[in-house]
Amino acid sequence: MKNETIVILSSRELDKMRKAGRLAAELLHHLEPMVKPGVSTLQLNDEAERWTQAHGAKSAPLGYHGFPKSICTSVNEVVCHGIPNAKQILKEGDIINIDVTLIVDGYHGDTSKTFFVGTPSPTAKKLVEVTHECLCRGIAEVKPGARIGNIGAAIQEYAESEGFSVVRDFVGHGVSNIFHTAPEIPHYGTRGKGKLLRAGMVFTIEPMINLGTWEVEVLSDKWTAVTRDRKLTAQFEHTLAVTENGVEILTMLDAES
Ligand code: EYF
Ligand code: CO
Repeated sequence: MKNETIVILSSRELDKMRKAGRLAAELLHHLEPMVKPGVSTLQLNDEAERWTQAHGAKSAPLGYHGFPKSICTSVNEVVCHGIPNAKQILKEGDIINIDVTLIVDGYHGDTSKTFFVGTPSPTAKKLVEVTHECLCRGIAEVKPGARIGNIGAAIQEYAESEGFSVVRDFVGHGVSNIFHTAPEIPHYGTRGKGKLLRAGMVFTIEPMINLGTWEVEVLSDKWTAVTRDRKLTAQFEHTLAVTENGVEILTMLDAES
């Protein structure tokens, strides 16, 4: 991440981030019923793009560093940046992370969830539940005066206590009118280390939690990151604003809170 300056958003900018975050959350909610055996990841992508345009927004991933599609669809051992594909048909027992980022009035809402395709195995269910709890525990650390390291420490302590591992190669990130900016938010680390959080900072927390090794590889397509041991992985992501009192989740729908 080149830009080291952490921006403090004005209340006008925060309002724009709220709109972008809400629309991104609504898109994930819209796609959820499509996650069924027999559906291709390209169908998910195409519906996401259609819905996004119909709502007057733009898909941030499309063309970003040359990325070829509008959303990331990461199935089973794919850690992140899976490319939607007509040949990839979801099957019973798969897990799929859908990662969406929308640009609304110039500002970004970035969120992802891991969904079950049909009924998950007990192992997949446990991994996905622990990963969601990792995100919740990371968010619970966010308040003015806390250190960025507290977030990763909370995530790593819980993931490892459940026998899982935390991906190191991809981190949460500042997000505003720029998709990826400072600060980086590692999902592992040490309490008391890292920069201080201040009200008005906005960033994502997006832990990727693996069943086996934390190590990842990028496939020859240069985008798709997979677990080195090809075991399952899961991820959840929210965009968050640090407030005077704590944290506001910008990508959560009212019904989820
Ligand atoms: C430069 C991409 C670039 N990168 C990040 C580009 O933060 C994200 N999701 O929460 C996020 C989403 C996408 C993304 C979608 C496309 N890209 C991918 C892989 C490598 C890379 O290197
Ligand atoms: Co992100």
